[in-house]
Amino acid sequence: MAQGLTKNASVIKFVNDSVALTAPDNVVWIDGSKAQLDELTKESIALGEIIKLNEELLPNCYIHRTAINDVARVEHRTFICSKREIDAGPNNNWMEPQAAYDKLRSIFKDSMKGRTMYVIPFSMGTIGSPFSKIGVELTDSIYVVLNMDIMTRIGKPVLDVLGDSDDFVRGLHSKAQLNDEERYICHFPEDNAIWSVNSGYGGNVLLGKKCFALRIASCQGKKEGWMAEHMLILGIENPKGEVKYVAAAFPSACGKTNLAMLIPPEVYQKKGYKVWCVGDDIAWIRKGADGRFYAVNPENGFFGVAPGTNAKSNPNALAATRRDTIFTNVVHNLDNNSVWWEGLDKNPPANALDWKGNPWTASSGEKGAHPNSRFTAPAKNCPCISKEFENPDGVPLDAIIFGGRRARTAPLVYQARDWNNGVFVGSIMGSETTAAAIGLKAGVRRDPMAMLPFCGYNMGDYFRHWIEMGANSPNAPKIFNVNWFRTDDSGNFIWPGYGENLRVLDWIIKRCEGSVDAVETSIGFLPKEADINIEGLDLSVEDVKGLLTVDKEMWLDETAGIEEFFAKFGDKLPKELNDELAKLKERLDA
Ligand code: OXD
Ligand code: MN
Repeated sequence: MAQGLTKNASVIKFVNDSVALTAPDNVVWIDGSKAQLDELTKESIALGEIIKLNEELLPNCYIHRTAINDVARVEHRTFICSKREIDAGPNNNWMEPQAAYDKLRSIFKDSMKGRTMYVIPFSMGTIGSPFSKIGVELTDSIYVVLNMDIMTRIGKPVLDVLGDSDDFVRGLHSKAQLNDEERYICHFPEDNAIWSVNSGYGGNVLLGKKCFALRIASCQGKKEGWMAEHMLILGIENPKGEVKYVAAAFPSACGKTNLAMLIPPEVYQKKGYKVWCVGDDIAWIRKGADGRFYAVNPENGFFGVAPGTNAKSNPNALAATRRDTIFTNVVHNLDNNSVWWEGLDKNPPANALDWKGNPWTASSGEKGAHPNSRFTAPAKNCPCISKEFENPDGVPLDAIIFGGRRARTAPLVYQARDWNNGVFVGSIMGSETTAAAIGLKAGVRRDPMAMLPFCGYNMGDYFRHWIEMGANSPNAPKIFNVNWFRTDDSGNFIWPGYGENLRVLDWIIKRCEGSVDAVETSIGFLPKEADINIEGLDLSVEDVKGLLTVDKEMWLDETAGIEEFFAKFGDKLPKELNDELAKLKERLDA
């Protein structure tokens, strides 16, 4: 058994208890050294877990294929195990903690026999920052170790900062048999523990990400007075060199990574505007002594969706993947030992294996890469990574932006009237199904603050926490809602999106500075048509007008849907949100 790296009795007990349960042949403590990680990389290659790619084209890059029954997060097998069911809320699956531990113990029992257990000390946030939190993940997967090395800060320095404290999240993971019927992702917020078994897919097993940095951290934030949010963070630098920061929440698959790394349109570039990425998925936000809200990205890398990423849609993300990256479930190009995915370019490889490892050509009509195939890339590889990325005190937020995919209802952008109205705007976030994208009426999947799958406690209490964070906070960020997905009568998107979204961010920043007026409407403050800069775009002021209309009938329909949604939270729903709904109805009726 390898020598431990710490004298911390709680860490040692956690490891010993887990060894007794899972019975590994070996225990290896991850010190974070290059030598150790190189050794593990070699071992992973020898095991056939990862394949080394072309060193000239993609230095230090690897491809991995998951089991075919294990390709995504499993919300229906994800549980919050709080003592009281009401604390998990209608937004979560719930299991009583003792019952969950008992059930999972029987699955974890001896699951590491014949394998090695890796002990990964990791920090979410820069090591030692006042924002940061420490975790220890035990896993029987080298793939997990190598990914955690990219996505978090790992190794001995983390244990040194932990000292003999008991304040760390205990993550236990075993691939076990990858049996999807016995797959469980269980969170114990009252014990700061996460148990994940029978999966090898990133979102289920890189326990620092969704499990810790959102589900457990949201509970910690509620207790400790800060916020863990499903938000990108970006900085917008104006020609004077001043940088303003915004955080934005969109449901999965609405282009968060693209917005986080956007390339300014030419007219803005010429003037000297730049955009800097601080984070693409998660923001931890605390109120500073000056009353402003400061955000850090607790992660150290990007776990991005590969398909659709290309030199046009997101050149910065693509550049980040050109070295030191692990690709999962993409096409393996055998001609040059590189990777490909749908939407990368128009040249699918002739000689290739698909994500399942079978011979594949594009002419088969089948997709070669899994639609949820991923790259795990170090943040420092991203050409537009912010110089504040490692700032232990975070960046001050001027604005918080919510958004969804709405064909007609939501205008291109509007500003909430005040904080509580902004919380209401976040709470009613949603995306429409494709039927709606062609202008038909269809259901809205509500996803408040894009946190529905990630809020580790009752969402009614979460809304209350939001309201409390903004109370007596005159310097809190201003709140906005954007919708890049408005369609015309033929179902075509009106707004060009991608880098052009900076034009909307520009209006948002001007609103925060108080340098532009707005039109008051029943839903909030909208831009005057002329204040959205369309210089160089193939759009008329009339088109902008169309993007900014607020249809009262549609919004009245919307309020009925909101009422139904709010009812799910019963008396946990803060009165303030019901009041906001009532006021909205009144204004619409006026
Ligand atoms: C993600 C997600 O993987 O939100 O980031 O699903
Ligand atoms: Mn996400």
